[in-house]
Amino acid sequence: LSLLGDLQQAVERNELTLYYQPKVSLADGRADEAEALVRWIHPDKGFIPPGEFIPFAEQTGYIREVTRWVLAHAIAQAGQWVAADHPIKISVNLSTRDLLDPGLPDQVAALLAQHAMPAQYLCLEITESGLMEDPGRALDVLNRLRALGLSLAIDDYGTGYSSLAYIRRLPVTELKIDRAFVIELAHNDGDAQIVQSTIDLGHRLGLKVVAEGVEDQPTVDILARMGCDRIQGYVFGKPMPADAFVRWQQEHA
Ligand code: G
Ligand code: G
Ligand code: NA
Ligand code: MN
Repeated sequence: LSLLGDLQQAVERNELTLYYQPKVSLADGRADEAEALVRWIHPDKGFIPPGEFIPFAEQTGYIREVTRWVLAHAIAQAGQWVAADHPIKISVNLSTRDLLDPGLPDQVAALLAQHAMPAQYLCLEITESGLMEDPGRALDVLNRLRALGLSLAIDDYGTGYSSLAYIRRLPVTELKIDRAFVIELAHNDGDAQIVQSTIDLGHRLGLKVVAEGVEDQPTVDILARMGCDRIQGYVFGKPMPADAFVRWQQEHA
């Protein structure tokens, strides 16, 4: 079978699974948000990381089916957590192509309704590159998604070419500062200036600011002093299966 055939089977046979990585609030230490990250457990080849099949799925256009699978399962899981009186706001990654799909907002609305999931517990993460391909069409899709009441995050912020002046025109609610600016934060004054400025400007535009890829406590302390809202990184937790995420959360409460 080809990789595309394999991937189609994976979706049909539920060989995909979602891992959840905490997005911890610096104000109160709560881990009531998480990013859903897809994993493929192939019956013969074992664990295939998303870096190996997401770009391929994007090239072939099959990403729409993958995204639909991820959305359905993430929203079902979030709906379960809401029903258990233990709501977790879940972020799902969208790809470039998803933003060009005019049917996406209605699909998301239908999934939210099907799982009795309040939209306030869903965030969709988009990248700057996704916006550039056809900005008018992407903006229409984003406006209709935002109108459902969910949150929208700019992922990997700082690695693309869009300025905050451009992002200001988008209906986004959150900025995720790319790991590249966070890795050396404690040792590199240039990175520190960039991160502090991004946090300040983000706040002035009414956005929540999340730092990604934080691996050590000194960096957590610096980001807290800088006024960053949330942190996502190995320092708190790696992406983990849903049940492990709940256990992790209970231990870190
Ligand atoms: O989880 P990990 O750190 O291995 O992710 C690697 C890359 O795959 C990241 O860029 C991440 O955004 C992407 N990725 C993970 N899960 C999804 C998903 O469900 N949809 C899309 N489009 N990308 C994903
Ligand atoms: O591209 P995106 O930001 O959606 O993907 C997040 C990626 O970053 C995932 O592959 C996730 O596993 C990875 N990641 C999350 N936290 C850390 C971290 O602290 N260090 C490193 N190196 N990678 C991380
Ligand atoms: Na992401
Ligand atoms: Mn990111």
